[in-house]
Amino acid sequence: MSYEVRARTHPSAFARRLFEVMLEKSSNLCASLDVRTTEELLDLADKVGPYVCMVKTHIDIVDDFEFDKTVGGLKSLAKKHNFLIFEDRKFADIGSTVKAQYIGGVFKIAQWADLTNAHGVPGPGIVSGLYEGAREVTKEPRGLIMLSELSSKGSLATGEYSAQTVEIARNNQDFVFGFIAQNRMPEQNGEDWVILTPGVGLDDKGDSLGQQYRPVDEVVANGSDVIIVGRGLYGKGRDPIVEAKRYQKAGWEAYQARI
Ligand code: UP6
Repeated sequence: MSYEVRARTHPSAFARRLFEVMLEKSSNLCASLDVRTTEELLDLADKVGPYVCMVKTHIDIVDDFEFDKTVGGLKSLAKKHNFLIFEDRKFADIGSTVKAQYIGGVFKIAQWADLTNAHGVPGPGIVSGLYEGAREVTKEPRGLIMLSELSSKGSLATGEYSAQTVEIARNNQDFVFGFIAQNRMPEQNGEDWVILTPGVGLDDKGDSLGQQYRPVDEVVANGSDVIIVGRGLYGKGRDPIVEAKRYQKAGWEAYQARI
């Protein structure tokens, strides 16, 4: 199905909004900005902003995190360039704990991240906890994606584990609209999961710590809706603007070839 159709028919308002942003910007690229200072984070987000539908953060690696400066800066860039903010928190605890981690601490993720993600390993309570947290702190739309597969070598998230993670999502479709996955996930009764795929690189095969990269056309042909690219954009010697344009074009052409 085209993004146009899915922007009209997807049962999740959050997913419909994501598809609208993707169509407006002709981009299925999510930039993963894993840098250690607020200045680098905001500089990169401003540079790649015009070419992406989403910016993904690991907010807990920013050494000089300050709520107003770091989050305020990101939010104003999201407005300027029209992208969504995805905090890649990978929640993995019981419902009551993840709720506190989502709304509290110094990061207060639920206040500003349009979407975040969670592992299925604790069972369905993780989704209920995050859902309650979102409802308590904001009226803005919030979305959750589950990690059903990982890109790293030797990942244990395969087979029955991935299938059970889909079951958790299936029971919470007002909040959970898709997966971090390497493949499309099984769909029943008109379900339309949005698949976000990390481990995407046009120049490298992987890193020394188990990351594995696949090329853009391969992951999109295999069913990925949003490609997540990190060091491929800003790694050593790379010009993030040149690379963001390159991945945006590759991602969009691969999508057009698929439909
Ligand atoms: N990520 C993966 N693989 C997964 C899930 N998440 O790489 O299965 C995340 C990493 C990192 C980004 O935490 O933020 O996606 C990939 O970055 P890279 O393109 O620089 O390797």
